[in-house]
Amino acid sequence: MKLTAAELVQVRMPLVTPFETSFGVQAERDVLLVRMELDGQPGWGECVTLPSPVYSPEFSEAAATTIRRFLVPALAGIESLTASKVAAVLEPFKGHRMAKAALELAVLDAQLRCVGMSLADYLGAVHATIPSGVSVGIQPSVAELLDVVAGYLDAGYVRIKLKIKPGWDIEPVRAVRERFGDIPLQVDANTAYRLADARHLARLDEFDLLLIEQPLEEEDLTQHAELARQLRTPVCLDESITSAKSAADAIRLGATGVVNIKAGRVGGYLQARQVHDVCAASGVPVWCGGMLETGIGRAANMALAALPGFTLPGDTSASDRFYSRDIITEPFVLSDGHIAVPTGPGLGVEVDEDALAAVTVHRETVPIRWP
Ligand code: SMG
Ligand code: MG
Repeated sequence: MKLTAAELVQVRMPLVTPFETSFGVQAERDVLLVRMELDGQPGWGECVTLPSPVYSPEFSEAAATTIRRFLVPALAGIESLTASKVAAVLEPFKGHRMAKAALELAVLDAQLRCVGMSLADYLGAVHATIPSGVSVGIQPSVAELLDVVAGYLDAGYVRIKLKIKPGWDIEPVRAVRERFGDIPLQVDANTAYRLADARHLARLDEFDLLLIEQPLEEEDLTQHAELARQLRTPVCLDESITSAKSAADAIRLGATGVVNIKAGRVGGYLQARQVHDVCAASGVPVWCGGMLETGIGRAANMALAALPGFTLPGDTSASDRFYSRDIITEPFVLSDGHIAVPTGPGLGVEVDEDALAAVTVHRETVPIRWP
């Protein structure tokens, strides 16, 4: 198959409530989507970058430029393009994993639609539904946090993740434990602490958390290993894990006992599956992270989360956790705390062109340059 068309679609989706993390508040989600055709068969991908480089070095404008200038032209030169070739073709371009992942996903979607196979089957999914966790942003007060958590538990979410930062950690966690008892509970610091905070973070040990996610900076693998030795709460890496190789290194160092897998962060769903395999071989549990995806990226995450090594609930919430109107025709819904993995060809979801048009800020054709 050959790449016959490519488009970039930038959308701006209002969030149902603002989402605050240690690196800022978001009231809307700007998302970069890619639509590519292989021999005329369309496929969609989602780039999970944020508008600024506060979660990762990548950001959306840079991703769009990279896709336009380097990545699409490289893919356009391949006679027989399949998803399994995308990473190798794009390897000469350093970094930009989220941009690459978006293109690989669009190729996967188009290719699998052609043969009538679901992404879940292609990746090796073993579950038809997946348990759903929810990520709870930093709230203006502990009282408001308790209300928000109560709402998610009532909705059926089976695991709660609290965003933390210095000044918003021990007290909110204590309050949630005291009010809701023995629920599956974990925290995510998005790199907000330093190794010198180890004794403070050890105060979380009494709350029997599933894990503490990315307490230290992305590059601090050795320091995460040292921190892990000082905590009873398992350390889980997110930002630090950029490939199967870095996952293997982090595990060997003792820097991580659990891994958050996000396909965008590691360069695509095929690399994400390799991260899963590396972790499974080491007996390290994994779970599927989230980047406030639209239904496109969410569909792919559900397929990934259905692999056998995903033994912890992920940030794989229903579409209405973030969006009152998703851009797919059948949004993801929670049923008894679980979400059904799409079974149709490719991503198994259909883009709702009206809903997409309503949130589109910019749509452009990327020229396919023939070599
Ligand atoms: O999609 O449910 C979701 C969001 C989950 O907390 C979430 N993601 O560090 O894990 C993380 C964050 C990154 C995005 S924050 C804007
Ligand atoms: Mg995280």
